[in-house]
Parts: sequence; structure tokens; C-alpha cells
Amino acid sequence: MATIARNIALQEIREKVVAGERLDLDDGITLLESHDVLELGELADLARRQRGGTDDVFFVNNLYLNYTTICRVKCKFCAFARTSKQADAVMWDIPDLVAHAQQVREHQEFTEIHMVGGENPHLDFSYYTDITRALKEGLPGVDLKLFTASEIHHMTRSCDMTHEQVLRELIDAGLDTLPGGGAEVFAPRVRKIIAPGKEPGAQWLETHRIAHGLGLKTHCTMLYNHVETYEERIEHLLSLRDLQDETGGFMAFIPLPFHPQNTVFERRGWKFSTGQDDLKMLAVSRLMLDNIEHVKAYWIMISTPLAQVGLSFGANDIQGTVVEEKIAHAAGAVTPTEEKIADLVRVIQEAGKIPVQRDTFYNELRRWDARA
Ligand code: V47
Repeated sequence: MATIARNIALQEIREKVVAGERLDLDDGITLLESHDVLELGELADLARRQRGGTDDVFFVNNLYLNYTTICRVKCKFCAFARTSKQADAVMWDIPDLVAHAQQVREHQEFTEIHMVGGENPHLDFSYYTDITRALKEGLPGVDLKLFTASEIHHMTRSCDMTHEQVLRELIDAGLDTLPGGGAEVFAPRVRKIIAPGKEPGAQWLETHRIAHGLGLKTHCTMLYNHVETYEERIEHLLSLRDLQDETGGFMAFIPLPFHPQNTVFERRGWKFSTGQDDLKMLAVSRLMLDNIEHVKAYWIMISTPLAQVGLSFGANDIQGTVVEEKIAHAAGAVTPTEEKIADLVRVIQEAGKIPVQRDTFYNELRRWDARA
């Protein structure tokens, strides 16, 4: 689009945002095509405030666990998965994993465990319910955010149960919420290239629909910066927005930039995302997802300095302390694997915002005053 036409289109979008009108596919594409990242940030922040957003910025004290790295799917973007024959494949015994989490808790009072693994073909369904129950009993008061929709789908196939049955049994064992992983990009064209062995995007959405129907609040993501077009990014966001209209079950959206190192795509010369694209994705997500309250600037994948700037581009959550992140680090993330609470607080305060430590469900646990 020529510059003048783009400026007119952006002006029309601004008018819609000011009037509180919903943005459509063309608006989303126009926003992504714009290089005026400051305008996008300002619009996103305006939209966030218009919908009741304040200066509060949330974070959670959380522990990441990966019960296995063994996965049958072989997604081309993934540097984390292993086959069971690889020497560095990981498969945790349940008591050892619980003991490990308990040890960490002796010096870090995390309130959430975020645990994902892979589509491991060697596990019975009882492993998943047993590990959930063991974590719940061994770590009282800790919210359990376990298993992506893709893992839930894998359980249904390997154990011949419906999604509802699997989710009911996991909830009964202590599951509190689903993380947003596995969504990637819903467009069949993209999935066929980057994740041909994964369930279709429609199934990912259906699994969350069922989870919401059972009373679970969940998370959603999009993996960008690979083969997808701007149109496919926006269509993905609109699918999430439609489901949210229907169920109201998503608590937060997290844009995830693809990291190419140690993946098939690295050998094809693919690059890490740039800061401009990361900020655009935060702003455009906030603008398009007018019905999802929280947008996370995931410092693990975009760096802490950029996540801080992201707080002026529509994000209102900086995710967490994240002890022991492995998925992004297997693919070349150069960020630390953990941030201390004091550091997150400083980053938020220096952005002119108010740090609020939350639990998984955005209940406030502690609030810091704005810096004088
Ligand atoms: O589904 C895998 C992505 C996801 C790579 O729910 C990669 O609050 C970049 O879903 N480069 C798992 N990304 C992580 C995830 C997540 C993260 C933070 C918060 C939440 C939440 C969820 O990571 C996968 C995939 O989309 N991923 N490989 C890679 N090379």
C-alpha cells in the first residue's frame, strides 16, 4: 500500500479505536503493514485503557517443568523434542519430579507450575493423572498449569478417550488451567509446513472450547516469524477472538516469536525476529483481541528490555519469574532462564507502571507502589 493510502487507512483505524469499534481482517493487515510502530503502540495503549486497563502490570512467581522431551510429532520449529532413542532424551519419574519441585520451593515461593512435555507415545493415561495428583498433593497451594491442547489431544488418541473425558479426569486430579502452547498458526497451509504431525488448528480451538465448557480458564498463543503471512496472523487472532466471544474462557494471549537455532529452519537461513516485529505483534494483538483482558510480553522470548517497552505497546503482563525455561533456550534464546522478583519489579516501575504479583487467575497477591 502506498504511504498516503496507508496513512489514511491508519487514520480510519484510529477513528474506529476511539469509537470503541471492533477491527476487522483488513484493519489488522493494515496495522501489520505499517512501519509506524509508535503509532501502533499509542493506539494499542489507548485501546487497552479504553477497555478499563490501568497502570497495573502483572507477573507471577512460577516454576517451569518438562516431564518429558520425548515427542512423536517432529514439528520443524522445535529444538526441544527428542526421540526415545536419543541419549539426551528426558523422561521424569513422578516422585523425582515432585521432589525436584519441592526442593526449588524451599528457596522460591512459586505459586504456579507451568508444565508441558511432548506427545510421548510411551505413556499411559494414568501417568498424566498420577503426575497431576502428585504435584497437587506435594505442593499444596500451587496452581497447576499443565499440558497444551496438543498434549490433551494426544492423550485422547493414545488412550481412546474423548477430550471431555481426558479433561474431566485431569481436573479431578488437580489440573487448574491449560497453557496456550500448541496453537502455532491455525492456517492449514502453515501447519502443513511447520507442524504436519500436529492436530489441526480447529481441533486446538475445540479442545479449549471443551475446557472452557468444563469451567477451566485457559491461555492462548501464536507462534509468529516463520512461514506465515500477515493475513494468516490476523486470521489466527480472529479465530481466538471468535472463541472468546463464545466462551469468555481465555485469560491471556501470548505472542511467541519463532527462534530458529537448532531447528530445520536454521539450516534454511531463517532469522530471529526483530524488535520492530515483536512490538508490532504486541500492539496488534491488543488491538485485535478486544475481548481478552491480558496480553503478555514474554521476556524469555523477546528479552526483558523489549518486554519493558512492550508495556507501552498494549501488554499488561510480563509473565513471570520462569525458573528453568527450556523450549526457547533449546532454540537459541539468549535471555536468562530466570528473573528475580526484585528485577521484574524494577523493570515495571521504571516503565512508569505498578507491579502487581498475581496468582494464575489474576488474583492480586502483592502490590508495589509506583516509584516516587
Ligand atoms: O507451543 C516451540 C513455542 C510453545 C519454539 O500459556 C517455540 O502462559 C519459539 O506455549 N521458537 C510453548 N517458540 C510455550 C508456550 C507458552 C509460553 C509462555 C507462556 C504460555 C502461557 C505459554 O513454544 C510451543 C511453541 O508454540 N515454541 N519451539 C521455537 N523454536
